[in-house]
Amino acid sequence: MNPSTTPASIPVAARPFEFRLEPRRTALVIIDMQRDFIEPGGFGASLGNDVSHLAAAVGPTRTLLDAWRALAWPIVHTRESHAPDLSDCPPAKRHRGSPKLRIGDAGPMGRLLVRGEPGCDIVPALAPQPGEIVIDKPGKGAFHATPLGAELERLGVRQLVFAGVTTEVCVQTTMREANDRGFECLLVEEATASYFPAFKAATIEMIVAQGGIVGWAAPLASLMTALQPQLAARTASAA
Ligand code: C5J
Repeated sequence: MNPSTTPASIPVAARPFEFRLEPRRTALVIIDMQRDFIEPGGFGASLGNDVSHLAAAVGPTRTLLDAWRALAWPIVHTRESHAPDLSDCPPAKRHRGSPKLRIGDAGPMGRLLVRGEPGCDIVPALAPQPGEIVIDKPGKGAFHATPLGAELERLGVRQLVFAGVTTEVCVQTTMREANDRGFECLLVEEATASYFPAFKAATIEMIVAQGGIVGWAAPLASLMTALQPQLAARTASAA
C-alpha cells in the first residue's frame, strides 16, 4: 500500500470498545513463547504445571507474526531469562516455593531460564528473524530492567498488540507496565494462554473492565479482518 494512502488508524472490533490501530506506530509484542514455558521438562513444568495448555497460543501468535512481518511493522519478542551466573536473579525469585528444579538448575533442556540454554529459546515456529527486537527480561514485566522502553521510543511506537504466555503473569504484568507508561494495549485472545484457563479468562475480564482500565481485548479474527486491506495491498504491491 502506498504510504500516502495508509489510513491514520484502522478500527478493530474489540472490548470494551473499538481499538483504533495506528499503522507503523503499533508494535507486536510476543511475551516469553519459550521452550521453558511451553514444552515438557522446562521451568513451567518444574513448577508442577500442565504445559499442554500453552500450545494453543502458538498458531494464532504465528498468524500475527506473519501479518506483522508482511506489513514490516515493529516486532518485539521477550524471553524471561537470566545471566549464567544468576546475578540478575533475585534470591527471592529463585528460592520461591518448592519446585522440582529451580532457575539455573540443569534440566532436560539445559539450565532453566538461563540465556544461551536450549530451553530458554523461543519455540521454533516463532523464532525471531533478523531485525526483530529480542528483549531478555529478568522479571515478569518486560519494561523492568530492560531497554524495551527506549527501543519503543526510538521506533515511535505508541500502541502495543500483545500475544504470549502466561496471560495472568508476564503478559498482564507487561500490559500494566505499558499502560502506566502511556501505551495503548490490545490483547489478542487466542494468542495468549495460561496453565490455568480460568486465570486467562479472568485476566481478559480484568483488562477490559472499568472502561478498559488496562487496555483492550479482541479475537484474532477481528484483528485479521481489520488488517486485511493492508495485507492485500502489500501483496499486490509485491507482485
Ligand atoms: C511465569 C511468564 N509464568 N512468562 N512467566 O513465570 O508468565
